[in-house]
Amino acid sequence: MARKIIITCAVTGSIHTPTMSPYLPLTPDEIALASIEAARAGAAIIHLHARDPANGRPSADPEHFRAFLPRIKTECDAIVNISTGGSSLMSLDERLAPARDARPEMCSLNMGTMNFGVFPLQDRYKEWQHPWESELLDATRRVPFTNTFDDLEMIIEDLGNRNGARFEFECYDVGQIETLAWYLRKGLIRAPLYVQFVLGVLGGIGASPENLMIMKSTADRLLGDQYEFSVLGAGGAQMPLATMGAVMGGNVRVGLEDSLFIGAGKLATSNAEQVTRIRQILEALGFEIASADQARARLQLKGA
Ligand code: KMH
Ligand code: ZN
Repeated sequence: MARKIIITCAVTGSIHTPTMSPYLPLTPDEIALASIEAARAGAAIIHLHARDPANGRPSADPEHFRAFLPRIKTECDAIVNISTGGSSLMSLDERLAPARDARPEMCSLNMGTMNFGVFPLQDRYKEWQHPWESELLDATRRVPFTNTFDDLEMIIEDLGNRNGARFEFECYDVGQIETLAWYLRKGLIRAPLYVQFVLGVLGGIGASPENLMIMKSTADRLLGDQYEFSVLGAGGAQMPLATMGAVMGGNVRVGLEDSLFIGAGKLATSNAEQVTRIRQILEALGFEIASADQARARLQLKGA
């Protein structure tokens, strides 16, 4: 029987800005519609951030999440995965507020403190729709993303143990897989772990096939049969590395949070377009796509 691959779609994120693409979902209606369409195209998991509808700026205000979450829940059965990463400029409490409020079955968890450099994107644009866009990108030269050991343990306790969420453990380098394995050995987290290998963020491991093999062999050595992995290649690496990850036994993540493109220099016109593209590639290779309920069962989620 063909292996079923879980597709995650991260629909808006907090890296890309309104100037970069007219197709980036910003308003509650756009985020809801993008999520529902992505689910209909085959995404089992929808990874969510919110935006301030007034100007498209990344937001961690629970009210901004409440403006689209009910519609997504009503109109599709996808697994809702709420970011706890937010953006580097948000405080820890701000970042956690949406997941504390919505108590989803899944949350992201970035496995450590790191430089998270998105400032190179500034060079691609001459004019900005809003001054905050280039300021936000430039700030990533100076402001690291922080998740200390104390932060990680608090998030695991609060959202995991108290609220019953399971995590998309985002690992941006092999050292973060070591941290994950340490928590597994200490019994703070339990299998099956869902590990997102993130390649191509400046400050983390680069987006190359060799690096994906290193991430996978490290996780195999440290986590054994206690985990499933998924692959997120930032920017132009999205489709090639996701495909490679699937061939290596993993799952895939696409979406406009991680890449605005569908081909070289060609903007994706929707999240669903990227989901459809990876689905076609995977099905052409003989894989099947996991439904949301199949993913729920495999990842032992508490349910919608
Ligand atoms: N945009 C990804 C590279 C999070 O939301 O926790 C990182 C991300 C972080 O998804
Ligand atoms: Zn995210």
